[in-house]
Amino acid sequence: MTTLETVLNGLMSRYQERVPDVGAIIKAMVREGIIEKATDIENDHIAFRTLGVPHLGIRSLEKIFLHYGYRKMDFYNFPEKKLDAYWYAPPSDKLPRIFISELRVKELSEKAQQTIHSYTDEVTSDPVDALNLDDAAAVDHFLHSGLWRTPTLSDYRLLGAESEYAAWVIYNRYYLNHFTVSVHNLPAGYNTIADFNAFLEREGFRLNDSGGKIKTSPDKGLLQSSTVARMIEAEFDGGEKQEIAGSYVEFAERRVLPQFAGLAHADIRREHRREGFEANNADKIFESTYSAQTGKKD
Ligand code: OOG
Ligand code: NI
Repeated sequence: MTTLETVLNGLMSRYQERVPDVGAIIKAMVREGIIEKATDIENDHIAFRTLGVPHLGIRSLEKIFLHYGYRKMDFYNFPEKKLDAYWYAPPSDKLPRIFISELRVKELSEKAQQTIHSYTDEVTSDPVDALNLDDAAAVDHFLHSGLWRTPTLSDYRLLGAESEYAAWVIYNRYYLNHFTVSVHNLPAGYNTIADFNAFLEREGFRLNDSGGKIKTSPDKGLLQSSTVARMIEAEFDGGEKQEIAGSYVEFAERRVLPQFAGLAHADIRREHRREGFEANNADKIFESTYSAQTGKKD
């Protein structure tokens, strides 16, 4: 196994431990006969969230994946959520794309900025520069360890009132935000987002309905949906406990591009399908961890 594969496996296993929906969805897919085993799932992409402050943010985290051969692709801007993002193309078709977003901390109120800096100022140089990126265990440890002290519940709430994204990152840091089941290569009856959503809802999973349950790009080539993040019990500084949003699961259908419409099914590969991401889809998917979604009653 390559260093990259080891790092990706480490991310997936911690994520699966924290997000019961991952195991539950895999189990339901096997029970339904959609797949035989978990490794049959094609992971369309994984996503991280970061804070745009010195020594951290996209510029720091991306170094890990650029080192493993990922290529930086398109930029996306989310004016209302005050976020920037890029996606990264993997070195091989068998590996997931990566989506990394970053909060434009400077656009928050003075108070929120001070609160974020009271934590992130503990980081005085880019922590990725100090890592041996060829040491998978060191990278795995880095991605799952605290870069700053555990936040207090009052700071978490203060941030959440202004940016739910900020609150999520101050507690969850670089834990994987989601992985994404590619649905277009699944058997008929499950290979569109509409059909897969119907299956998920039959199985009792809650879908993010911000902007509708199916997010569709203007070119109609990229359709996405996601579960609503489950609540996890978080322990804050001083031992206070509260349920907060953890991570979620996403689903993506990438349609064959018009110029390849005539290809036989067996010949269709990743390069023949709609690539990249879509800002308007993403804008709504971010809300899978926002209280307007997580706080909704069935
Ligand atoms: C990322 C939301 C966007 C996509 O595929 O467009 C996204 C996040 O919630 O951090 O995942
Ligand atoms: Ni995503």
